[in-house]
Amino acid sequence: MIPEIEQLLNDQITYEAKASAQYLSMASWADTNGYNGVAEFFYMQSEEERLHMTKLVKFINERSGVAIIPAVDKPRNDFDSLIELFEIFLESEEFVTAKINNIIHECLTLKDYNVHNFMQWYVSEQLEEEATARTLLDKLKIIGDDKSGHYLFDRDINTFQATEQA
Ligand code: OFO
Repeated sequence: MIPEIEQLLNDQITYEAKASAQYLSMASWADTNGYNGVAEFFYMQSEEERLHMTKLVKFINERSGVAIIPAVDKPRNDFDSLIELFEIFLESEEFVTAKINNIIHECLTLKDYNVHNFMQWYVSEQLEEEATARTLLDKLKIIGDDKSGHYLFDRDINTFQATEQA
């Protein structure tokens, strides 16, 4: 494996691990603030990010590289509101997308078409996750400070998910 690409993939492991830890922390916050649907949503997102990380670990090792498992900083675990939670979610997904795009760019520059091909899965995944984050944030902006709106959002969030991905 081209060393520069191996380094970028290892960096990506760290970003996926950070996203997983951040979403777990957001799930936990939601759990303790009465938003059980939102908690369930972020528990699932956290699991997904962990799977994205593991997929990279296996890929690097299968290609005779060495995957490095990173230490992850303590994620933020206090939030002002539901809307802030989803702003952080969208920012995090946009950050990860930018990093994935950078890997794609480097793969093309260094002519690593194998890794380029592998990374296409991440490109599609990011498109889907960013769209979900934007849709949910838009709904919350419409709801504003309305408490009954928050109640319904929490009750229905995992239905939106299922519907949007269907
Ligand atoms: Fe790893 O899929 Fe989003 O961040």
